Amino acid sequence: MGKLVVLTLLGAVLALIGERLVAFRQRMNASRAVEPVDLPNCHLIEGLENGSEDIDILPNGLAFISSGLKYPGMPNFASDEPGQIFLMDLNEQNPRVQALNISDGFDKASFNPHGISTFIDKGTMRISSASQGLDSLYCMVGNPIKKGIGEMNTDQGLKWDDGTRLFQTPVLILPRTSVKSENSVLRKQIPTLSLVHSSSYFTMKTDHTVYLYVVNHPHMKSTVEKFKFEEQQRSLVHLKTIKHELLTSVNDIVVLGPEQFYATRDHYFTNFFLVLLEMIMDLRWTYVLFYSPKEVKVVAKGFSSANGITVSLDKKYIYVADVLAQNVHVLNKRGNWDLTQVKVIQLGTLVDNLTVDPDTGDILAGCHPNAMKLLIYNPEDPPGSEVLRIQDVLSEAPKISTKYANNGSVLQGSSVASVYHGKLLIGTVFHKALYCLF
Ligand SMILES: [Ca+2]
Ligand SMILES: [Ca+2]
Repeated sequence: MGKLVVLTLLGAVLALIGERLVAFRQRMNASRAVEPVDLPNCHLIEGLENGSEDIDILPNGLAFISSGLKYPGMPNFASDEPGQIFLMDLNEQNPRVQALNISDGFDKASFNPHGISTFIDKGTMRISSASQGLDSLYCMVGNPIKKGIGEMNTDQGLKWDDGTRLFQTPVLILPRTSVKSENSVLRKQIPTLSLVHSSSYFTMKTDHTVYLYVVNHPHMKSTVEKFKFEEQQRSLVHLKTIKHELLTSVNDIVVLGPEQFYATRDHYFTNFFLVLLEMIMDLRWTYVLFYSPKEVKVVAKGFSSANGITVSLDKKYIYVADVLAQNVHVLNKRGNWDLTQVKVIQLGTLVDNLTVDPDTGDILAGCHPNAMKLLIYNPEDPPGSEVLRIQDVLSEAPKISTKYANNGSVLQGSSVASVYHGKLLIGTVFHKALYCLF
């Protein structure tokens, strides 16, 4: 009788594992073959041989490319070399890549760059009571007086953290102590770009500083590195390393403020065998995180494996790729940085990084048509590449089209596609990169 119970239990466990393995193979598109879709004017980019996992293009056409990712379970052809950030100027007739110098004081030997995001500081001045040693700030627009913390920039006037905005003038911002004393009330108009704070004046910066944020995995840990881009010198100045217990197994980030970003966590576990188990059992324990110096919180969860993340052109929506669930989540960004789900777009391929076409607002997705070939790499039967375009993202029926697909004969393991006025860059996890005109 005892033996029968053991046998029955064993049978049940094996059946469960078998069922999970079959489902896992389906989620990985293990039996899918790629239907090729060619683009006529493409060539491989010289100098990018060891991956180009993420690509972010500035509005002026300068593209940043993260290269040399070492990631558990993924192939890597240059395991001894540290990762690099490359720059490519898409305004040039025949653009070439150039590795960016990184300032001293940053551990370049363990640099293992993954997802990236640029942020242009358009002269925002952040006033926080904490940093100024005050308990709050007041803004006076005639009457009434509004109390709160906000930020002001040249494009958008004054924006409070609760999401409300003020464009009227005159605007006066001053600490509580000054409000109490009418004599200290000073007036400055917004167009003068000056804020009144206590007895000091702060003139807002109007230069457009470019920051590059990079997900880094030094020694297989996760950090976010903040760099300042020096365009003339073609270099990156390392400003800070951001670490947090929730910033674990980070895949990609999208930076939306001088110190504010969303990040995706792609696995709950960090041990590779537990990661495999997590994927096979489809635990859905991964999430999207909001980070700011003052607050770090999970803002969306339940993803099989949250991967690429980006923002809509109007900055109202966040797009998140769930690679194992083969879909893209469209989320609404709230005033307190929380995210609420608007819709999920199912794609039938394993979606990696996402970018937005600056001309149309369409989503471009770098995808893995058959991820089993990534996990079990065979140079004779390599993983392929696939780029999808999602049009009318917010409509009832978004239009999905394949821009490029290859069985691995040209490009293996595409992870990102990024466009700039008729030019397309396709990057890969560990392989080469493609430059196309369309
Ligand atoms: Ca990215
Ligand atoms: Ca990714």
